[in-house]
Amino acid sequence: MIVAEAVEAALAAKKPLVALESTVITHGLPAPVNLETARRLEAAVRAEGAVPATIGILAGEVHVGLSDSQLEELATRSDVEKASLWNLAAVVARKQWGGTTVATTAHLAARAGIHVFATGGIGGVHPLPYDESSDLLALSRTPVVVVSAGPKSILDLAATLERLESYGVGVVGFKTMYLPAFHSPDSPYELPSTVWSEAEAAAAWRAARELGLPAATMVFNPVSKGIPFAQVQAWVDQANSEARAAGIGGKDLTPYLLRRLSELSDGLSDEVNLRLLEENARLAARIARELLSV
Ligand code: PSU
Ligand code: MN
Repeated sequence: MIVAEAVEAALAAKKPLVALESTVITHGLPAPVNLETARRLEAAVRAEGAVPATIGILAGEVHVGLSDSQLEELATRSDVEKASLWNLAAVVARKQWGGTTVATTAHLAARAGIHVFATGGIGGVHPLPYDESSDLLALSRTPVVVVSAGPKSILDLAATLERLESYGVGVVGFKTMYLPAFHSPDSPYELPSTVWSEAEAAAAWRAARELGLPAATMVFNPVSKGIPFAQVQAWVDQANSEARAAGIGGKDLTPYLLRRLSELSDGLSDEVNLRLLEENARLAARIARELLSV
């Protein structure tokens, strides 16, 4: 693992750090907004007084913290793999380029000693045919704070929430009692617990460490100015049935559904996606500061 100088320095000086994933750049958003977004997320973390560490794989090297030209390389190359846990080692061994998913980024962040990680939406359980993101199992055994806007709206939210429970992933809503659903700030699904401040989120993380729990602490942060739940669900139902009819599955399913949602919503879903990414990066930075304030 190559740890960037700024990240290394922040780790040594015990400054707040926020890890950022790169699949959202390489596979989640279209060019050129992907690169602009990657830059904006780093700026958002800095604006809240923390150091960003975007994680990605270049020519088989895992980088924790990317320079601007490295970010650009990942955002613009056409041969970048979606690096999840099952192909991470092979991508490294074969000296390929990779965007790291939530599962992979969480693992690498924890390994680098970074405790807080921000993303857009986590992967989860899809409606049939059976498809479940490795994000869920990874989060059950990776002790890191993950700030997201909830599971991606393209998922079976009830099944995803059940799985978080059965895998024992720590779950708190940030100032909400209901599961945020990515593009929508709420859904009908009740969360097991709520934190009302950054300090409470940090305290939940500390308690998990003291109790020896192996899992992540998920902080679900509802997006501001989101799209009504019923509206998103209508688009999602259409996109999912189109994916089924076209036989799209596996690693291509999530990127396909996100693109189709963007078309169906006339770009609105992308606008909300960008906003929630930035809001999550900011909240993650504030929680990272809280973690160090005791
Ligand atoms: N959040 C976004 N856009 C994305 C993703 C998350 O706003 O593209 C990525 C994350 O990297 C997540 C992945 O881990 O999608 C899930 O893919 P899959 O369902 O195939 O595990
Ligand atoms: Mn899958």
